Amino acid sequence: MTDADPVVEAVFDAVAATAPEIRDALPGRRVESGTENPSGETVLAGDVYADELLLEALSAVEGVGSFVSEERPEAIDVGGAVGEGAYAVAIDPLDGSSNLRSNNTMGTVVGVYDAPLPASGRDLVAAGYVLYGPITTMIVADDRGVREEVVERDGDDPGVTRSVVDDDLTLPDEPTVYGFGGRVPDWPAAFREYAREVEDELKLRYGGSMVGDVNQVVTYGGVFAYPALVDAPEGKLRLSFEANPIAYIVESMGGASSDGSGSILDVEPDGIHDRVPLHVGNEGPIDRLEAALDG
Ligand code: AFP
Repeated sequence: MTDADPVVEAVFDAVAATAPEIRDALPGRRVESGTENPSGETVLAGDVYADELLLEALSAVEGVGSFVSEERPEAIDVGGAVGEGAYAVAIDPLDGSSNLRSNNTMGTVVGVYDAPLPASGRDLVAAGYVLYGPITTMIVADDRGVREEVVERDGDDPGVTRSVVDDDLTLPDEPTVYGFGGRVPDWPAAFREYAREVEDELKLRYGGSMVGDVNQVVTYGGVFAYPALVDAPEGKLRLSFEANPIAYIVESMGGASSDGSGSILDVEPDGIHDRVPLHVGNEGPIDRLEAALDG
C-alpha cells in the first residue's frame, strides 16, 4: 500500500473539522440568501455559511493552491502553484441544500485536483464527500482505495475524531437500488425506456441529494443518474464539483461512471461550472445504459 499523501490527508482533516460546525449551523440557515450561484440556482444561507467555512479551513492547508466552489464564479488563489506541487480543491459546500427545508440528507463534496481547473477527472488525486445523515460520515478515495469514516466531535475538545469504519470500501457485486433525477417527461425517450427496465428490477431510493442518493448505491449496489434532459442535454450536475468526484469514488470502488457514452473522468470541460449528465454504479447497469443511449 502506498503512503498517504500528507496534503490529501490535511485536506480531509480540514473538511472533517468543519462538518460539526456546518451541521450545527443548519437549523438557523434554512432561508434563502437572496442571491444566485454561478449556475443560476437560488443560494440558501446554509450554502453561504458552508462555503465560507470551507474556504477558511482549506486556505490554511499547506499545499492547497486554489479553492474552487460551486458558489463562486472563479477559482480563489490561496497560495502555491497548482500542478507544480500544489493542488486545486473543488467543493460543493452543501449539496442537496434544498433538502434543508424538508430536513433530509445533504452533503459536502470534495475533489482534489493536481491541475488548475477546469480540469479533467483524470487530474484528480483524491475525492470524497461528507454525508449529513442520522450520523455524519465521510467517504475518502485516493490511490490507496476508498474508506468510510464516522466524523464526531472529540468530546469537549474543539477538534473532531475520524473513525475508519471500512478501510476497503468496494461496490456490492449485485445491484439493488436505483435513483434517477429530473422529471420523467423531461427524460429523453431512450433513457425513459432504460429507466422502465431498471424500475422492474431494482428498488427506488431517491432523496433529492446526490450525496445521499449515491451513498445508497455505494452501500447497496445499483445505479444513480441525473441524466441528460430533453431541454438540458448537459443535465444538471456540475462536472468539477459533483460528477468528477463522485465518478472517481465509484470507479475506485470497482464501479463505473458515464456521461452517456464513456467515463465521466474523460470529459474535457471548457469552464469550471460546466454541467454533465451523470450516471454511476455497478458496471452492468452502466454498460446497459450506454447501449440504450447508443441505440
Ligand atoms: P440543491 O443543492 O439545489 O438541492 O440541488 C441538489 C442537486 O444538485 C443534487 O444534489 C441532486 O442530485 C439534484 O440537484 C436534485 O435535483 P432535482 O431537484 O431536480 O431532483
